[in-house]
Amino acid sequence: MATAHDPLSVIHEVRQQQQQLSVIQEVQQQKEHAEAQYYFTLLSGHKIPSVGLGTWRSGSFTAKAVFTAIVQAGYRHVDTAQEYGIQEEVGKALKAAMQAGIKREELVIASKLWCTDSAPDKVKPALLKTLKELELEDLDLFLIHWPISLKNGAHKPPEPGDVLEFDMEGVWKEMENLVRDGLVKDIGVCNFTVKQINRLLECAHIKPAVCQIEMHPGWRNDKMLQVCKKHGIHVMAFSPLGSTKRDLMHEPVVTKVANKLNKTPAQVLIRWGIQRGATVIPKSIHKERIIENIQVFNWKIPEEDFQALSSIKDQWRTMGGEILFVNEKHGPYKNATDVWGDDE
Ligand code: NDP
Ligand code: 1BO
Repeated sequence: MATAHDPLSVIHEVRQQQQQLSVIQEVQQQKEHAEAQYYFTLLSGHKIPSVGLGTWRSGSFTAKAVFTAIVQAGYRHVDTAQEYGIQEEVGKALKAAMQAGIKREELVIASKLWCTDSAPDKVKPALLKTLKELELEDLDLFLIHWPISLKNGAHKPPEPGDVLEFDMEGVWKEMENLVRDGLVKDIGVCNFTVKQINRLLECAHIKPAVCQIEMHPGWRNDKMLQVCKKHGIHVMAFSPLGSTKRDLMHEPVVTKVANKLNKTPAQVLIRWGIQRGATVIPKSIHKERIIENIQVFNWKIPEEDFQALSSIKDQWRTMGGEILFVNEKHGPYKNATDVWGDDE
């Protein structure tokens, strides 16, 4: 038998140390891998988590959902908007999370400028209202919600006379001033088309850091993803689960991949968005789902399955703008094409 001093024992000890070292290295690698996947870096250099909590239509469950997401599930990014009418609930949850020990600087809070505030003189007042409702001193990300400007008190959906000319350059200049004033860290847009992004890039002094668009395997939005990547604009994928309009979770290819990887369909859909380089913002008001939706790290969708998910033929937006803007009888937006134009 080997003793403490014989050569066999020395070899054994060295092997043990090597094994321990490789376990430490592996753990370290996994940690770096997880951290690298969990955050993306914006043009400004600020980091943004790859998963955030969506809050549209979370209603009276908002505060509980946001608190659960941050404190129990580990989310560090929340997406909200003035138009959702729940910012005070989000604010209460943020305050409670910070009282529970989460630091403000750990959180990335995003909100949006609604169409009735999409005029140069209304941008700063709208942001200040949002900050007040959220009980925050500054915002991490402020997005133009739609490239549409509406009159105060516009009908829902708008009627003729309610829609104003959208002064993209003037509104963006005021968004840039919010960054210069230290009220907002990053600015961006939502629901812009390729043409609109290109137009914005021509007049912007601060490039949009983020473009929030609908993106999931049922609406890949390839052209927008491509143009954003080309300009270093980070894509944030909304309605990643198909929202309430499309049952992507029962799409055969999604369930097949989920079963194969032993993950849920929702996790596969969220992971698909991350693997395309986007931040993904699933909404849920249920604790189990909120937790489930962020268990998307330290595993990957293999290339062949990723390609299969990226090949769904039936491509259409769930957010055609119908519920918000389309007034079939009187216009001015009589259908989704009027909202989006002929561009993607
Ligand atoms: P999602 O694709 O996130 O789907 C939400 C729906 O999926 C809800 O019905 C939710 O139900 C359900 N759900 C969530 N998790 C699971 C799960 N694990 N298993 C089964 N069902 C689940 O849709 P949204 O349209 O809400 O998009 C997400 C967010 O993106 C919005 O909340 C909003 O913040 C943002 N957004 C931005 C837009 C923009 O114009 N900029 C437009 C649309 C969305 P339940 O809550 O009951 O769990
Ligand atoms: C109410 C606007 C649609 C979701 O962002």
